[in-house]
Amino acid sequence: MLRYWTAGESHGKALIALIDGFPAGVAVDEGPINVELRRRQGGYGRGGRQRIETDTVDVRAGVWHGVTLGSPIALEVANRDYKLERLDDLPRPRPGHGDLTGAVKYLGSIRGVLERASARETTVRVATGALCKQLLAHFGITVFGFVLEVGGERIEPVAGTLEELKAVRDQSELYALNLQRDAAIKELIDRAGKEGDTLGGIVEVQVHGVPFGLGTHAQWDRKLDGRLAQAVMAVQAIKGVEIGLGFEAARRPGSQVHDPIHYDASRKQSPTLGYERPTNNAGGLEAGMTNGQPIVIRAAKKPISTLRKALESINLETKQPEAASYERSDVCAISAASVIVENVVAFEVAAAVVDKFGGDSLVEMQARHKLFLEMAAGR
Ligand code: EPS
Repeated sequence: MLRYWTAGESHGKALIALIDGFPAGVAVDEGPINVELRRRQGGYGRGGRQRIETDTVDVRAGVWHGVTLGSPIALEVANRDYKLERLDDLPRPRPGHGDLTGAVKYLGSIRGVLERASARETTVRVATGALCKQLLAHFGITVFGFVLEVGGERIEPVAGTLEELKAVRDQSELYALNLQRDAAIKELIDRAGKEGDTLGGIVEVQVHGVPFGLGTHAQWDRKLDGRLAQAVMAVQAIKGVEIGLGFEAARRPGSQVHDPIHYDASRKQSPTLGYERPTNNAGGLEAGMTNGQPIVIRAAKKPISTLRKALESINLETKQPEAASYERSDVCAISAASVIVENVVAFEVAAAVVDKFGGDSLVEMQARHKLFLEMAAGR
């Protein structure tokens, strides 16, 4: 079983991920992990913190001569802006943040909650997902995330191959798939920033090359759609998750929703095993299992809850109405969210691959993967 936890506060010494159950024998390259960390820091509308930090991963345990040992892996990302011991508490909770609920629940300070609730924690979730991508690459699986909407404005993706779309995304300051739209969206973000406001949006993540049979119908907590939804919903500020057609499926008759099943023997060697689907409204998942089509998952991110144009709040000491506290923040972090969601999805898919082809080492997993493909092609 592949699992992980994180530790660390936004302005503490470091953020840490502890990954358990990662197979032995996977060569680890820190370069691509650092590329993901840089991408997470970028995107139009980010705040001052990203000018302070240059997030880089330090592999602290579980890797020897650049190869995983099968023992727990510890990843660390240092906080340059370490100042937790010098920071005061916040008097007035920010609506939408964990400030009020956490301070009441833990009978403590707002600072003690916000430091951990901050999306800064996602650095090590991204590092974990980026490590998992290096495992997924051995199975021909790639994960691709991009921005689909900002502040209610849709950015309709251009047509292209996966490689072409990746090139477009990497050119876009928004990590979106239509460069013609970037200027107008950047203006929208600038306007929100000038008004002391913030903007959310929608991101989409696609997983390509997924084999049949990850996840299971057999038990609710092992259904892959459920696991993906939990992982994505648990990203800071995410308020909605949909797979494939998602909410739109509820508005159409069945004949307009379900993906017909065709067979094309020439595609027997592909992830579909020849079972072609002219549409992918299911988003690659039926009954909690992958069906050989790409996984498609979207997430709705609310606007960041730290507003310069502060909302109504209460001073927790006096219980008098006062504007919410303001701390340095971002106007729009939807581009970062696309990187974060991409990487938490990568982790869940890797965990499902380990469940399906499990073994202690990569070579054992690969042998089982090959055997399964051979057996499944005959089904
Ligand atoms: C973040 C770092 C934080 C915030 C942001 C995410 O830095 P600081 O609080 O030092 O300015 O910019 O945190 C939040 C959005 C939040 O809600 O707390 C980061 O590295 O992603």
